[in-house]
Amino acid sequence: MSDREQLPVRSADEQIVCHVDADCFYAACERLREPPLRNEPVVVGMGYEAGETGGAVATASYEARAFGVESAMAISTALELLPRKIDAARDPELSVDEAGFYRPVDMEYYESVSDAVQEILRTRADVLRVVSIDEAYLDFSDSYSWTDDIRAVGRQLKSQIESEVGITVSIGIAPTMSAAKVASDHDKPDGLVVVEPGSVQSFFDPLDVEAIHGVGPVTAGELRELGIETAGDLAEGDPGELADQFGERGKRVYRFARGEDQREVTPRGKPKSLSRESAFGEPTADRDQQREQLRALARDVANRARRRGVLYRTAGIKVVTPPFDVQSRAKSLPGPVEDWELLESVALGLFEEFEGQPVRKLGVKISKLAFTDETQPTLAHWRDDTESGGSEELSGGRTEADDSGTGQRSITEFE
Ligand code: TTP
Ligand code: MG
Repeated sequence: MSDREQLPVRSADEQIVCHVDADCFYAACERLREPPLRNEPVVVGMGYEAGETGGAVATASYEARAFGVESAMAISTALELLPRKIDAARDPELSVDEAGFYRPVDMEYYESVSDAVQEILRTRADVLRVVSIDEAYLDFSDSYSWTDDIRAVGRQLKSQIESEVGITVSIGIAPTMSAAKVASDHDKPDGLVVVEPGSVQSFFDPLDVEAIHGVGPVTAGELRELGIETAGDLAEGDPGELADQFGERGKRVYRFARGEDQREVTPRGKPKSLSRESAFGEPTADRDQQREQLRALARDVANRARRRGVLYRTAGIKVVTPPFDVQSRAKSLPGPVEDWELLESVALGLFEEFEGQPVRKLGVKISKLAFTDETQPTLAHWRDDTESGGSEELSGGRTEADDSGTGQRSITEFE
């Protein structure tokens, strides 16, 4: 049977990439457990107590940034720009209104907040790639299309994080990873910027060259010396010259500035499950339509499993009935298989009890995955071999590709 071969493979320009980055993350966490800090200038860092020397600012709330305080700044400089409230209250020469709250870094707590955000993200996208404690890419391509109201999807994700975790994030949604990253930063804090396919170049053109993913202050300075001020200038630059001066990185930022980025969002580590879901325009009770949808989803999931060299031991379905009742059923298979016909028939069998009921959304999922030896070349796909970004430009001891403790972050779980 060659059915599988005929299933369409998505083209890169249909990707819907969502980049989520929390606003002043450590400060937002401090506010979460200490609500009186809301709307106040808050600096998170080390070394601000009397008698301490050294230390740097990890982050500052936007109110503290208004005083000039920023990440990676020496804490002594921050204290000059924004004294501590506690000191200002005692010193007649200082104004309490022009002072802020300082809190020490508490990674364990920030990681727990980060986990809570990731839990939500994991249920919202088929593929999730966590790049740092407060930043992740989601691939929405299998769940939505560009004809959907993508802005509403972003808005809903933001409000879910706000109501369930209590912090604000900024979101960028675009057809490429680099555009989504820039978009999330474009209207911070509390931003939501959607860049539709076809408008990536016009979105980039007027931006300062430093906005491009991978261009930090040092590179930006060097580019400006060459007369390259905006992303548009960079896009029109001479790629050969850029490569000579900046090597591989020059080529990459040139491509990014032109809106070119072939990368797909790939999770780290191996996935625990693969799933695909799809909503009907209107809830439908039409059996044929329901069964056809389920078949298409099963084939799509099987196709992806095959492309990624994955065998599966459990097959499941998810059925959302109006108003929003989510139900799932799963069944063990005889052993690890790679068999689209079996997946299709098991999915249809599990669906029998719901047939004829009005259904809003259907999903198919495979889990208990196995990775065979032959799949090794494909597994490179799951690893971080494409991460780009000017990690040399990042400060504060972090790197863009910080892999710490993230593990597998993919997949819509619907058990
Ligand atoms: P960022 O996302 O770069 O910064 P942010 O979340 O504080 O602010 P925003 O995204 O609104 O601009 O980094 C996330 C966290 O990483 C940040 O809260 C603190 C930490 N961090 C450091 O410890 N040192 C640094 O130099 C930077 C940039 C961040
Ligand atoms: Mg952030």
